[in-house]
Amino acid sequence: MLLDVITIFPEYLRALDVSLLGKARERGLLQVRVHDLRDWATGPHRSVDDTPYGGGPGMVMRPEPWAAALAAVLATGGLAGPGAAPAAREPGANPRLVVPTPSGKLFTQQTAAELAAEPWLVFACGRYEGIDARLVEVAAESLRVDELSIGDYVLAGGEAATLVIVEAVTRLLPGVVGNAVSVTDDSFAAGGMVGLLEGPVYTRPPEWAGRSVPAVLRAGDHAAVARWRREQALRRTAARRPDLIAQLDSGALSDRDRAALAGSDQPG
Ligand code: JBZ
Repeated sequence: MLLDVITIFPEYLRALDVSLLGKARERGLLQVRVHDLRDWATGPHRSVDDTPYGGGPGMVMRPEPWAAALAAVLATGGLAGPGAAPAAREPGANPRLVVPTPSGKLFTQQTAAELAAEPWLVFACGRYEGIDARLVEVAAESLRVDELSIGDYVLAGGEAATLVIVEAVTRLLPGVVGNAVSVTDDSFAAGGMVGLLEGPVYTRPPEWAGRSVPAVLRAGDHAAVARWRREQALRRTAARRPDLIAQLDSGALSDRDRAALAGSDQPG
């Protein structure tokens, strides 16, 4: 997969050099190119923003530097090099454009899975009050554009949201996470416990701070462990995310599950 990120704070994206992502890049599973929007800002002050039409607080990003930056990034489509997915190397191949914005559609695990199937993604990181709306309109004439929000809180710009989206997407790529089971088994992913939060986890020592690891986890009865984990997941989800319980498919809960939920009014 090829990722291009356009930002006025390229250093912010240094996080992509480390950990899982850094290793995936070293192994050629992923190519990341970070671009400074200001390289396409013209004029004596290389300004990328201006006052909003109609008044109001803050500044709006001007469309011209963004259009020039996008055109330049699209024109490099052939430069991904060895290891890139074939579609990313095809001259004229089109990336999907992701624009993080608080007014976007909610980014979910399903969105992550969709984006993970793409060979080439371009992220446009806005700052200030956002990018002139005509930029996305024009881009959408030749590209698939997704305006996405990572949640209902306020960020100062799209960079942190881009890091979140990139991590959620790239860990789904084949070979990026060592243990394939852990990708499908966690909260929100299809797999073990569809639509439920993960319950508590434990490691050694068996006694710590006057607390014991639950005996069922140490007894070696795998069916009992599975039942206990299911019950913990149900209780925790009911307590912390009742919206997820309400969304479960009608067939998702067994009679045993319903009994566990009925007795789960305690905090947890
Ligand atoms: C996001 C202007 O750029 C911004 C500002 C806030 C913001 C984003 C982009 S993306 N908040 C979110 O997903 O919550």
